[in-house]
Amino acid sequence: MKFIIVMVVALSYVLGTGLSFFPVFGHASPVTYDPAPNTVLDSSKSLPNEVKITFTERPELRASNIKVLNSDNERIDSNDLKTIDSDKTISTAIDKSKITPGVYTVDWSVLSKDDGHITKGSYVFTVKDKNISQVINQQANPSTNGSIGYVENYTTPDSIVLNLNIMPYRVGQNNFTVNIDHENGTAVENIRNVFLEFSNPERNLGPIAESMEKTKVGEFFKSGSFISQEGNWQIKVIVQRINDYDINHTFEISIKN
Ligand SMILES: [Cu+2]
Repeated sequence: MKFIIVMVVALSYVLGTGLSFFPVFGHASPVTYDPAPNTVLDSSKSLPNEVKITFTERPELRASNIKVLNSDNERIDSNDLKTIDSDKTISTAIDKSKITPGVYTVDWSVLSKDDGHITKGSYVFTVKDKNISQVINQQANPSTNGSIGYVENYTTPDSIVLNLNIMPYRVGQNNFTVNIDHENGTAVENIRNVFLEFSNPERNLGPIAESMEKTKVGEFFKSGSFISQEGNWQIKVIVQRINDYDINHTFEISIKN
């Protein structure tokens, strides 16, 4: 049940594309993905033969797209978009000969036959090898230290301090921590949800929308390979407060491999 609520919240966020967090009915919005977002696969053998996304409305094939990109921004799909199962599901085949351990980005864009609106988004999955799985296990532990990472603050006009920490701060698996405090250092209590939204406009990736998990009052955490390629990324932090305005701030970061 908790998972369903998280999915509904995440979906309503994707649907609203940041303008509103109320669920929007209409537009072709993703319902299910295969492989699922943030999946870590043991090897290319466990990868399905195609990437498949089911939407709430019927995609117009000629104006829709699924691209599967490696961390060098090269397409590893067969560029053969087709409708399958029902006319709300589209898929593209994966060229498995091009799969090596690493992070892959699925970038989709869909024109709805039903209401003529365009929606787009991205998500990531990881193909690991033994070495990568060790690294992931180390990095999944927030107490792992030894690198400086990324730390940046933003203070809102109403004196709320938003702190973003990224560890280890590179392409691939990172730990993201957001702290929301008053200027005197006390944690902000009236927080309903915190979302991260990753975009790389130069490479036309994103938005990758993720819901964060609360670790304590005023602190939220998420781990994942959302920074899937090097380059300039925008990380938008969205803080929904109870009985107060949402806080939005975009951090501009630059990642080198
Ligand atoms: Cu629409």
